[in-house]
Amino acid sequence: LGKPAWGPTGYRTVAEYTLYYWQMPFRGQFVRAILAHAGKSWDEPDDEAVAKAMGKPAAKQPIPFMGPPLLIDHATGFALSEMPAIVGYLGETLWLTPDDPQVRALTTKITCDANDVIDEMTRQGGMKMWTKEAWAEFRPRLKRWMSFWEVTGERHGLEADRGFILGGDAATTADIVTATVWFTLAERFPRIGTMLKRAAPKTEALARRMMATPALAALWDQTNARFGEAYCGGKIETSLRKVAG
Ligand SMILES: N[C@@H](CCC(=O)N[C@@H](CS)C(=O)NCC(=O)O)C(=O)O
Repeated sequence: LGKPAWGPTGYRTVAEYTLYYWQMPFRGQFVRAILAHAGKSWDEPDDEAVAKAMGKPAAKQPIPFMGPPLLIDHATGFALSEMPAIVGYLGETLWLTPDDPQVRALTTKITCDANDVIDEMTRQGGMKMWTKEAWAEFRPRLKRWMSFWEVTGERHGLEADRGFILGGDAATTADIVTATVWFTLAERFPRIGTMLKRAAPKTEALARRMMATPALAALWDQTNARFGEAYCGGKIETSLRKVAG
């Protein structure tokens, strides 16, 4: 290593993790948020290195993977791909997910829902572009996704100014995932922000509360400084901006 690393206190020379992800928020942001919340340091190879790792034969990859994120934990050399698997691993090893089978299953469920939401926002990674008609058809579905978080939170006692998505008295992995999916979308696409405030006000407030904590607020500043307005990049972002920006 020995390269500059993104860490909670700025640059460090030796990182605890390496995250391979494109230079944009999107799916990598969930991994960054967990690491930042836990006060961990990580470095991020550039897009060229990500593409190179992705293009290698499976036998030469640290773990066989199709697309990033890919995480390497330098304490053990363990490598892992698939965003919900990485979030699960970090949440458990960094003690951010309560040690209870039901809470762990619900955390995985919420993370997979978030992964589904961002796939749908990009029409499965830009397989098709957004049109006005497609967006109008999708809006009720997006509101329904939002309501899943609201109902889950309400069932666990979430209120606008207190509580957490799965209850308890401290933020867990599920809250970091919740904040990441909804705060990022709401910030990047104002019309989605307005929809969220109406469809899932307690979730929106939880996301803002989480993102106001020092570690996540610092990550957000870093994110804006590094990526500007970018969300998922490519033509799909341009088409999403036209319907939801
Ligand atoms: N199911 C995977 C999806 C990974 C994925 O689609 N990665 C995107 C970036 S968000 C990519 O660049 N994929 C390239 C490819 O699949 O060829 C996950 O949740 O991590």
